[in-house]
Amino acid sequence: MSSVNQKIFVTGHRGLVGRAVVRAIQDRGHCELLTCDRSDLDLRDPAAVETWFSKNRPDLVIHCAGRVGGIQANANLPVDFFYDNAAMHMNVLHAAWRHSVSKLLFLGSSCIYPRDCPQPIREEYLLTGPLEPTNEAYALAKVTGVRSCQYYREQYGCNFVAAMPTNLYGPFDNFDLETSHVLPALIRKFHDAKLRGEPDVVVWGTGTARREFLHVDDLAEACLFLMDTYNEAAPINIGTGVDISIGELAQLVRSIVYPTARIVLDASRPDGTPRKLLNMDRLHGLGWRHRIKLQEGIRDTYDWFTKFSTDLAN
Ligand code: GFB
Repeated sequence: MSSVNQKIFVTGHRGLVGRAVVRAIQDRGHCELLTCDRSDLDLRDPAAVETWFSKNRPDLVIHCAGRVGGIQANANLPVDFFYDNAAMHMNVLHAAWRHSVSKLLFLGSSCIYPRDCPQPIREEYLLTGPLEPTNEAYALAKVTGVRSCQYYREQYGCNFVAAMPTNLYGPFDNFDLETSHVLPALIRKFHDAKLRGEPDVVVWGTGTARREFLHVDDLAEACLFLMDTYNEAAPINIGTGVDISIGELAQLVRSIVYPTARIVLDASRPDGTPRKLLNMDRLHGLGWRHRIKLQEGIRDTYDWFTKFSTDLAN
């Protein structure tokens, strides 16, 4: 991404990941940034995507758009999570090939590895076992995206690469309690309980599941690092290499947002995958490491939430 004249299309620029990638590109300032609102381009529509690529001819693509959500949203809406994500990446990858995009970065997810694969998870474990049932639809869509990058590389010589981010968090996350991921949900739950003077905060599951969390600004830097340096067929993990139990995470969020709250575990809710810690040997070996520590990142995200979230406690 060193050439000033290159046009880079960031899909999903209004989402958690897309906004962070746009911020990182703008901070670097040496690319022409292309974005398009969903109202102007539905990435699920193949003809519309083809027309957009034909008109705008991006040199580079970072595909951040996706239908995403936490464990409950994934379990409730398998058709939406499969169809929307599969349709978007099929259209974007096909148009990128047809219009000779010089490099495309596709984002998978740590949740698409087999449910019970050895930990920490190495990239080669993909497709070696059954998926986690609570998000199988999303995972299958993302697996087809990762493999599609390899098919376009094999058949047409496209430089399409795939990264596998771990659980992400940060500003402009989704804080809706039914559809969000765990970290924004806990921030909002402790915040709302504090505002309402409620002593208890309900945390789903047994609290024993373990998750790895990467701040989205670190992810964005990793994406630009990979755009500059990585041209291999194999997917590459992006994480911190450190995980935490949901119970410990709830205590950490409590200490930042509402220290006197009482944590109540609701074991009727699913734990999901017991653990999905990424092996970071490859990306660390290439010279990239995350910078933002979890406690600092949660504090910054809470500051953002209290300042900018329009729907605080309705
Ligand atoms: O982020 P999350 O919803 O999804 O985390 P996954 C779920 C874990 O957090 C489970 C616990 O162990 C839940 O029991 N948890 C506790 C909560 N309290 C809450 C809460 O209030 N809300 C939520 N959402 N969870 C996702 C995939 O899996 O990983 C997505 O479903 C995506 O597709 C993402 O890939 C990276 O981490 O289990």
